[in-house]
Amino acid sequence: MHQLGTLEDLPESYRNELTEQNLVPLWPNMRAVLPPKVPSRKTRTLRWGYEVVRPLLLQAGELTPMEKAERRVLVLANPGHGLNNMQATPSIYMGLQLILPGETAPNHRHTPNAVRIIIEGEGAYTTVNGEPCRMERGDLILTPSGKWHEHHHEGEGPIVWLDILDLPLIYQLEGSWAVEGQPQQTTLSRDKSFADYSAAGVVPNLNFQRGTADSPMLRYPWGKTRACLVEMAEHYQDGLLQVSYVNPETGASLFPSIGFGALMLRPGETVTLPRRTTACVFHAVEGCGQLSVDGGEPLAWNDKDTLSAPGYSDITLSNGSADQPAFMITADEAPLHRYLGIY
Ligand code: GTQ
Repeated sequence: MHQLGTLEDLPESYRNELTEQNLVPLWPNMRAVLPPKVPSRKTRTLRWGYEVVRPLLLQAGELTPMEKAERRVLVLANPGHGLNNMQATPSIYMGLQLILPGETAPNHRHTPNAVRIIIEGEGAYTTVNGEPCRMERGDLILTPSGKWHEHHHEGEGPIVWLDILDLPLIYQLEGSWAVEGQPQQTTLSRDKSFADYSAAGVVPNLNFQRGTADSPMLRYPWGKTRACLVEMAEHYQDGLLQVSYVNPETGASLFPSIGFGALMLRPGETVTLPRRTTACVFHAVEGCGQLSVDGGEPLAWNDKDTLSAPGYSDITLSNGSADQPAFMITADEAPLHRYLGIY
């Protein structure tokens, strides 16, 4: 590729005239937006250690009452994207949310899609369009675009979970908005998906016609995901142990924007993930280990830690234990890349 002309090559009066007319010459910027072969990536390889974030989050619990927060969240912002832009990756927002015993995060709904992954605490539930979804460690709970949701905590001690939203994408599309609502009335003791979709491969009667395109399953219990990976490990002595979270009726990703998965690292195992275009985030549910990108300095992680890594890179994960498996939940932008034809 040959060198293109720069801004400085142009007379100042000409440059000023362009600016005045809201015009920009492409050629000085061409290589920046269309770099050779590999995109420029702002997503940095990063770890948010739970041992560091947890005390700061508990401090927020003392400093800011729920009425002043609505959602008491510390956002895991990737500095590569600019901290205030609240992006972990180009399309993914992540935050750690705290609710103290007896508190409620009030009912609202919004255009961005959200998932919660429960990190710590018992006795909380999120009510999603009238369905109370119990929150247990490692569970993945959906609040899809447009659905009412409010969080309650009736247990003891704090509850903390990881929020993952497609907020940066929807915000960039100038489509992000919310409305507040009255508390939801419900007679259900727990979510319906717990009953309807509690077994893989078994779904409600196939003649049943769903009236809407709603996500049929709102809660993906960690125990089932974990058990599946452990069973797979019995069957496969080598190869990547990885599953995808899908809509049980269609097999599609949970959201059109973000794809979710879970993986298991066998004791002592090191794996390099298949190279992909999409950035990815990792949440360690169990175990400890290391993550390194393109052979760079490894980041050590423990359970409850959250990490980010850019796309177009070789991501290597290793299990730090020689006798225990490690488990991570992942989120990436693969559904969007596929839709756009850039995957
Ligand atoms: O719990 O509804 O981290 O609306 C950001 C925006 C959580 C929530 C976030 C939200 C929520």
